Amino acid sequence: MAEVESRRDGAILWITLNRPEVLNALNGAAHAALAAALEEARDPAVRAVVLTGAGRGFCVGQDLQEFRAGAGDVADRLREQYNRHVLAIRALEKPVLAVVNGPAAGAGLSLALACDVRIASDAASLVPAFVGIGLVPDSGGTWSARRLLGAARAFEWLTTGRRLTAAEALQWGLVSEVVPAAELDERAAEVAQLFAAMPTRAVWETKRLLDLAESTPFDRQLDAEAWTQAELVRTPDFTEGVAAFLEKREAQFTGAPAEQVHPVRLVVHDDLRRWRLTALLRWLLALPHLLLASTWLYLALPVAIVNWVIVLARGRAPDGLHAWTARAVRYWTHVQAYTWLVADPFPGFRGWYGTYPVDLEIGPPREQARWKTLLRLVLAIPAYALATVLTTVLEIVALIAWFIALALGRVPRGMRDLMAYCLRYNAQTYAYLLLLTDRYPTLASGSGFQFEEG
Ligand code: LHQ
Repeated sequence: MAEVESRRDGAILWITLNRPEVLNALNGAAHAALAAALEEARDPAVRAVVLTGAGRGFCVGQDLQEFRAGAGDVADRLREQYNRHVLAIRALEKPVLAVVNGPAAGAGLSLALACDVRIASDAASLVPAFVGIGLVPDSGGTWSARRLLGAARAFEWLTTGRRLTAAEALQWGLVSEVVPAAELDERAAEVAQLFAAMPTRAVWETKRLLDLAESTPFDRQLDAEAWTQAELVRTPDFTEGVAAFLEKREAQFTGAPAEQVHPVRLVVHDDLRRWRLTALLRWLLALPHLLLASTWLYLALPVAIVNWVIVLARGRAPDGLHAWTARAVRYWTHVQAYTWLVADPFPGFRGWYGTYPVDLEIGPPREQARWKTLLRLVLAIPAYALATVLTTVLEIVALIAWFIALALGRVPRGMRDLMAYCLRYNAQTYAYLLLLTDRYPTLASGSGFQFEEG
């Protein structure tokens, strides 16, 4: 019989650890099977995952029988097995419920704590166990316990290794409910059903944001929430949720993802008016900005090389490098908009978002596909060639717009929009080249644009 069984029930994937004779202690085969089950859970058709144990135990962590001949390279074992599972659980874009049917001990406890929801039977117990064999809690045990309990209670519990009953775990807030053993499966199915019918993207983003909050300053977290919300309003579940509310009916969510928009967006709230005097002297006035913007962009090149190595290794740009490069591209956009009469006011020198009527919204760093990172320079060639053509278009249109601005004190909307279109494509090309995103620049006029009259 398989060490781990996985079974589908509609949109729910049940993963059952299946070594009941040893309370589902994990050996090599069980690890491989659990990794495969968690991989299966990534299927978008799965909208909730249940992790439980066969027999009278949930999971008691490492099969200590495997240690008879020595523990071997424990760090490697943790990295390749346990850490992989808990990271997979945290990265699953859907809720994971631990249905704790019996003892959860050692890394088995850490597995339960890494899940998003815990329901326990009255026969369950939570046992840190590690200290009993002279070890620290691993597989994320310290992180989860600290987060769920606070440092004082987590320390006391983890260092005494006290076996918590289900009732105590409920009191401590470690499990969300305790049900009689005989009713556990039925109740678990009910709760899983409830989660599987939720707007899955919103549930996932809540999970992601709560994890992010562990290491993020308040202002960055606010920004991440705003970005996420902007993405979620483009999901069919948001449309359905609002419609259902207004029609006073139950919403039917599907969990479908948001319509994809480009993470680099040009936001225009310009009133088309141009001051004739500054329009006349525009290129002269723009000179200091042009010098600074090109220096900044040149500096961004070596920074991008460092970033390239990091993104290749980690799959994601560090927050600091991303923010700095984003400002360079945004500043360049402000300056270009000023120079070519796409906007009128004299820009600031620092590239902050929200400081110019032709602005560039750049999403936070996200996972980037490694092959796209590796080949970025080559992949960017067609976009760069097109951006060069669009720059020429921009300059020609700007020259005509300049004469019109001098005569009428305003630029025609069509010209302004065409110039903004060129600017947006160019900004997306720089963002792509400098590793702000792995999304290719787009010619689609609807994506990555926002016009607000002002
Ligand atoms: C077991 C186990 C077990 C094998 C019960 N292995 N057979 C990973 C890798 C690298 C480095 C270090 O860290 C780790 C992570 C870890 O997980 S380390 C921590 C490993 N786990 C433990 O130390 C827990 C040990 N187990 C217990 O303390 C008790 O079994 C608890 C308190 C969980 C449950 O007690 P009871 O309900 O009284 O059950 P039991 O002790 O009678 O166990 C039932 C059977 O399961 C028994 O076998 P037997 O043949 O006598 O019926 C146990 O030997 C077996 N079993 N845990 N980890």
